[in-house]
Amino acid sequence: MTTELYSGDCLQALALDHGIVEIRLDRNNEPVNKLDARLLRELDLVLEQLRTHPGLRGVLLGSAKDAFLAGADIAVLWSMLEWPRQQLLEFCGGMQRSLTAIGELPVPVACIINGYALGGGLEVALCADYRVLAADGQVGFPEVGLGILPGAGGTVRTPRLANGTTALEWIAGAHTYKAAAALKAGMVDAVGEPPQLRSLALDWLGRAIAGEHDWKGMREQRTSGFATDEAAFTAAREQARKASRNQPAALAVIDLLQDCSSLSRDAALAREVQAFAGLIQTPAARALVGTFLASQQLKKKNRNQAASSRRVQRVGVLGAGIMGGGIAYASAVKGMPVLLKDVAQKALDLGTGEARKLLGKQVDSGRLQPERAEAILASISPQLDFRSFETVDVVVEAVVEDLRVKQAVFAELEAQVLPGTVLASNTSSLLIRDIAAKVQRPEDVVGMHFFNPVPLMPLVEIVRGEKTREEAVATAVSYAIAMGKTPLVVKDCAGFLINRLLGAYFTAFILLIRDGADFVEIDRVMESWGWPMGPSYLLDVAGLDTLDKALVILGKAYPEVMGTAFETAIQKLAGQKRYGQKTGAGFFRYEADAKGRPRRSGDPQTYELLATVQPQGPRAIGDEEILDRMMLAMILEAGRCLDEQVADSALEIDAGMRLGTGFPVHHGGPLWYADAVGATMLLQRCERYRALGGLYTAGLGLHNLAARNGKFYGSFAP
Ligand code: 3H9
Repeated sequence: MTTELYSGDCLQALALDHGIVEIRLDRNNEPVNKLDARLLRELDLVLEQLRTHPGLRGVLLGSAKDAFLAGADIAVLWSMLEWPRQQLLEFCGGMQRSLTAIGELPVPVACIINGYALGGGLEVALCADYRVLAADGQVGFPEVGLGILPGAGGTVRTPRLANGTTALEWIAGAHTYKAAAALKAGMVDAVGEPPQLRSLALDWLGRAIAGEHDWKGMREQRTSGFATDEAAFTAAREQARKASRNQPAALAVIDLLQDCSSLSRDAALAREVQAFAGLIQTPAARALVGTFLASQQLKKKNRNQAASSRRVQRVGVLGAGIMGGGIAYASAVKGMPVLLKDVAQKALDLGTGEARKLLGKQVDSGRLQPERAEAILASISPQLDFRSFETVDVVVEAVVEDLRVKQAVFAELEAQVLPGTVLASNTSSLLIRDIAAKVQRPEDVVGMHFFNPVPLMPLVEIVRGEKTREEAVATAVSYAIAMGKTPLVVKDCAGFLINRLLGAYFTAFILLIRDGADFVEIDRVMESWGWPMGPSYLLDVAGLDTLDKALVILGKAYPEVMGTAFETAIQKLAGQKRYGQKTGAGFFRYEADAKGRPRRSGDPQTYELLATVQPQGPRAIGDEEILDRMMLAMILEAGRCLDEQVADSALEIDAGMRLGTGFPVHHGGPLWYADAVGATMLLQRCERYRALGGLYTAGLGLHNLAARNGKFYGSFAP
């Protein structure tokens, strides 16, 4: 028999048979369970009631939704950015006390994690005596990725439950873990299929009640310190410095764990609150929490747009090169069969060979069953003709980057598909309106600019041509979502959004070199600001010949901003066939290491070549000027793109740069960073570099913002 003890907005408590009470998290009218003051208040009420509940023998803690708990409400984290320190300390201290009270009930507690338990969600689960996790569930601490650390006991309970090394890996690494890894790490006690979770949890409780487990002793043990391993702390610090590039949270977690290892649980909890309060108001946390919320808004916008489209069930891909093969693979893996057409059998063999290789890797790592891999491969039909193209919903063209070839391909393609089939070009440098100029139905033509390597890169620019109809855009958005990508709708202009902003950034680089800067210094400054690679290294990886072609196109399209009437450093090196990694030399020299990977080293010859494009000779340029000139160029171009409505909003431009270029996430994006600097200050810096020309001339939008003390994210709110 079940009796309701409590029913609120966030949870219910039910008395079951045999003295077991179940607490079920279930926020009314909300898609997920999340932790906030309201849920904590209800939890406090129920725990208070349970302390004196007659005949209580055990407690089950679970969720009525299809996952357990998504952590602290991120909108609340956003408001915390403005709270006075005292309020932060009180809120977090209160949260810790509420959670600690779970593990201080006079009876054993088992938690059912029926989906994910993230951040504060996992912190709640850790307060129980036992945890059972769904086989398809996931647990972890994403906090460091938000610029903060777990503030509800995660840094205290994890090392005391598992060990210090696991705590370092789980919390500083900010990964989520699948069931098998969580079980191996000792973070959960059992894993089961969802229908069995309840009986598994009841089983653990039964054994604890019967005295087969010393649950009281275990609780006692976890109130003291934990053993540490110096080497693990050293390795974690090294890893954090590499991975998080001046983002303070990971290093703060490592320091906290080390400083608190000999403290009691309660003393460590008090230190955790202080550390949390120290991080939540840093610029990095502001950027990371803000961009999480902004990404959710973009996700919603894309979902709404996709809702008005046809569902993509079958796709065609033209051109089985690296891009075409990648697009075919990424579609087939998500259950969309592909007709992969090329004009040469050799290319088809290469394209399908690439897909086979990618699937093989997944099978080898145990992520995919061999039969499933075979089925996916079989869903890609390599062919030399247009057979069955009347059955596809979208065709993506990924043939050679030549306007005449593409125009001819589109004209031929149009006759092979039904009217209304979306015809997408994966061009990166041509205009959609030019590609569509020779077809009968330009309204069906759209751009889908995938990034290389397609299976790994999360962004797709969806380019709306002059005549593209709304439904074609929506179908491309829906197809990109179905592939697991983030679509970003942009206007048809040279470079679209991402390459246009990169064009401004590389133009700034070229000007710096011309003015005498050392490319190694530029890389050092940009990498220490947070870019995964400095611009010279990035050019070497992408190919100087390819980038030079792209920059010439951008220079013609935006002569005032990106035109260069002199021989550039890139042209100088490319002129010597120094194309970068692929030819063994570019800005740097490359030799294959034992595993065949290119190893970078300096090359005095580069300086000799660059001296010929430095009319005033080499000159030391300070770090501040390097950073200013590189980032200001990108920010100003982003501002111009917003003025011209290349993308709809600042948050979309920033999301594109984070996902498409590796823009350092803890700076939010070029326009988020611009807001942090301030519009007036940016204009002052433009003035400083006025002599350098249009690259440093601000658009109207930035002037307007400065005049009214506004921000690019002026109306942003969660
Ligand atoms: C933390 O816990 C700090 C603690 O240590 C305590 C400190 C004191 N808050 O993504 P979806 C919403 S830090 C608010 O589309 P999915 C989301 O906005 C927090 N809202 O679904 C969306 O709303 P809508 C650590 C949240 O299945 C809806 O739920 N936790 C939150 O693709 C569905 O979301 C995290 O960082 C939240 N925490 O992915 C987890 N979570 O429908 C962040 C979700 O109105 N969340 N929503 O647009 C995620 O990673 C994903 O949302 C999740 C679901 C994996 C949970």
